[in-house]
Amino acid sequence: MSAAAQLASTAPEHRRLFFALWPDAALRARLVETFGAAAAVAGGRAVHPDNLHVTLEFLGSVASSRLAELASLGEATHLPTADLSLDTLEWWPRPALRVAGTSRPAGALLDLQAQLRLTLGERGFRVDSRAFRPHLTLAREVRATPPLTRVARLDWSLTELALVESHADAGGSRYTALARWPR
Ligand code: 3AM
Repeated sequence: MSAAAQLASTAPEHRRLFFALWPDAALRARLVETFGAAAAVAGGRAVHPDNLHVTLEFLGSVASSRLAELASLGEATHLPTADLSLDTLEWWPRPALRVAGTSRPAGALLDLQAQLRLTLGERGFRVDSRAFRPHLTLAREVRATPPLTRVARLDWSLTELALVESHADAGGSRYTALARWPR
């Protein structure tokens, strides 16, 4: 049985899914080292290190019968040789997030995301109507301007795409990469 078929056969009826850039253990450690302090003092709920990711497209609740289709779409998506340069710390008051953002999003990343969104939309998946703003969420429920912290920079080399499931948890959400596609 293929990995995708196995996934589908063990799945509940619907899953809350998104495509993301997923850090390997080494990158995850660098993210914590670089942004941990900013997350800790942001005044909200710091994202657990295991949950750090960059969302490419949030799909919401998807029928498990479509997992195999998403897996083959992920498989067919090729990450460009590019970096996401995380070089800003921003407060997004409306979703109440502290995020690490970028002052110069790589065109190749924007193209990749646009293509992914287009393909998903054409296949009838629900996609976001808002413009894609690449970011790494550091803390949620940040309801007031966070204290200033030194802006550190980290270049995230686009090496791994993942299809991720979001589970509701007592402490918020927990994310599990269902499938990962290293470049
Ligand atoms: O990358 P971040 O952590 O900012 O905010 C949610 C999170 O993004 C976003 O998808 C990621 C995984 O949960 N998200 C949740 N609900 C959403 C929605 N209805 C959403 N994005 C767009 N529309």
